[in-house]
Amino acid sequence: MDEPEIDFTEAGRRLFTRECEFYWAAAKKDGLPPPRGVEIAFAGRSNVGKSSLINALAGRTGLARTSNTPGRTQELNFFEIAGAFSIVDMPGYGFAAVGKDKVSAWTGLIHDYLKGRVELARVFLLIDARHGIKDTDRPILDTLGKSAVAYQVILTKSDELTAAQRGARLAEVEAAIKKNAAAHPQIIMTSSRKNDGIAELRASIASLLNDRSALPEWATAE
Ligand SMILES: Nc1nc2c(ncn2[C@@H]2O[C@H](COP(=O)(O)OP(=O)(O)OP(=O)(O)O)[C@@H](O)[C@H]2O)c(=O)[nH]1
Ligand SMILES: [Mg+2]
Repeated sequence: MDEPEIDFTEAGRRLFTRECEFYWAAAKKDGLPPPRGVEIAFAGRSNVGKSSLINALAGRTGLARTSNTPGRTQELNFFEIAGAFSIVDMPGYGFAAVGKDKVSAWTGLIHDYLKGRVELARVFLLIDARHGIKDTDRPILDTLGKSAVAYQVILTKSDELTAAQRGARLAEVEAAIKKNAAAHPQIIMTSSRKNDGIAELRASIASLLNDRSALPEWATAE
């Protein structure tokens, strides 16, 4: 018998109506939490809007700490969502002003985690819609290309662009990642400020959890 079709938009909405809770910060690779199931990581340049996007998903303002100053998130911060999966807020890369030691420590941590974490089901790679993919994104794209984990590009701060600029950026980034086998073909345009693309992103998470047999029954029940 065919499986009934799942409404992932509704399932994604339901996931984020439940408890979202910070539970762990890791500054080193050997300081990662014991596994709690599926992890989804948010990576990207400093200041691209990772923490803000996590707050928008959760529908809360202060869950992940945000700031105007790049370098706000300094550890891997783990949040449990709905008792079903974890979101990992990562430090940003590409920001030099915090000092070389910190930058190399964060970079090491980011790359170690992305390469070696069994629980990691997907990386959302955030790219500022105003700027597109830059040279500073290359090292992480290389790491993601070599690791077994699939990534999905999420464009941020779409509220800063006109509709025409958004269309052009989407086409450009689509073309840039097309040949990369590890890249999810769907790119999501988001604005944490306007809540644009948030329902789509939640749906993408619900669909991923379903692929991993980790979507709770209550998320799809009648
Ligand atoms: N216009 C606009 N600004 C945004 C949006 N999302 C975040 N910002 C701003 O971008 C800045 C950085 O946001 P964060 O969420 O702290 O960025 P981050 O990627 O977590 O930064 P680090 O932790 O330092 O790597 C803040 O000033 C936010 O207000 C958005 O959707 N639109
Ligand atoms: Mg942050």
